[in-house]
Amino acid sequence: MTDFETIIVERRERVALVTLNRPKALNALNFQVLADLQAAFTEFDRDPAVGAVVITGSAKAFAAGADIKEMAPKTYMDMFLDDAFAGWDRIGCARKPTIAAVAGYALGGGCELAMLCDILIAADTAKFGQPEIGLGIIPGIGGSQRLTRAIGKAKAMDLVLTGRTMDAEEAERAGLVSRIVPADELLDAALTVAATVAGMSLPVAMIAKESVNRAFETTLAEGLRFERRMFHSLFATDDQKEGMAAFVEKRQPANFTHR
Ligand code: CO8
Repeated sequence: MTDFETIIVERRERVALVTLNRPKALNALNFQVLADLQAAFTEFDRDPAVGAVVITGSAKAFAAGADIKEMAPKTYMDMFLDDAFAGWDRIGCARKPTIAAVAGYALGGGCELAMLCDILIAADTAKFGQPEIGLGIIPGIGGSQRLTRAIGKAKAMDLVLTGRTMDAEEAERAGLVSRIVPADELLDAALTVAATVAGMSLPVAMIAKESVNRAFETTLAEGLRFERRMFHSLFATDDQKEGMAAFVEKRQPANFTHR
């Protein structure tokens, strides 16, 4: 696997583990982090040996946001013409399942990066927020949209307009986080979930992810039609035959498709 400047990529069997690695800047997301993540995710989607991806940061910060020092001198024309942050869509469009393992600060772009992932697991130390308003800007990597879809208008407005942070318990109650674990168990918990997902049929996991994500993009009727077509199509796979045969024969499924 390629070496990167701002992230560390390791493999744990079929799981790719990405650790954001700018500790002095609390993992602030500069353009190099974006370039590294884009390259890594392109590799993960191509690599048949990767069944799921975990993204994590440090104990103090998942990521404290986009790099304010890098952004500060930018002009409207720089931002408009370069549109550099559009590259974050690459993470949201990843085809393999992704898990954010969040400890400490997940602010601004850090919260948005976590929300680009499919499953969000929080340490009890996690703090989420969209503090951009205090910098004279608004969220720019989907925060106003994905946060609102995840936790509803009332809390999203509260966070985006006041810039306050939300702890892990509040984030779980609000529906942003799927589970909370003690901080020292975070990585193991995320890797266990990732290994479980990576042990499933890869095409079925990818289609399941696509189907859930469709709920955010379309009407209920269209979403149901999409789900039904995908459901039908899975009866053409060996994995449906094997999964159901294993249940009937009271054994674990063997040889799910992993490529
Ligand atoms: N950018 C750059 N550097 C940062 C950032 C950041 N977002 N966050 C922390 N750092 C740096 C600090 O400057 C400091 O560096 P140095 O030691 O050289 O002074 C180092 O990290 C440690 O930080 P602190 O000393 O501030 O640590 P504290 O424990 O005192 O505070 C906080 C931690 C509360 C997290 C504090 O660092 C903080 O408030 N950080 C900024 C949080 C923030 O406002 N995030 C939002 C950024 S804007 C954004 O994300 C917009 C995304 C969308 C853009 C899309 C455009 C199209």
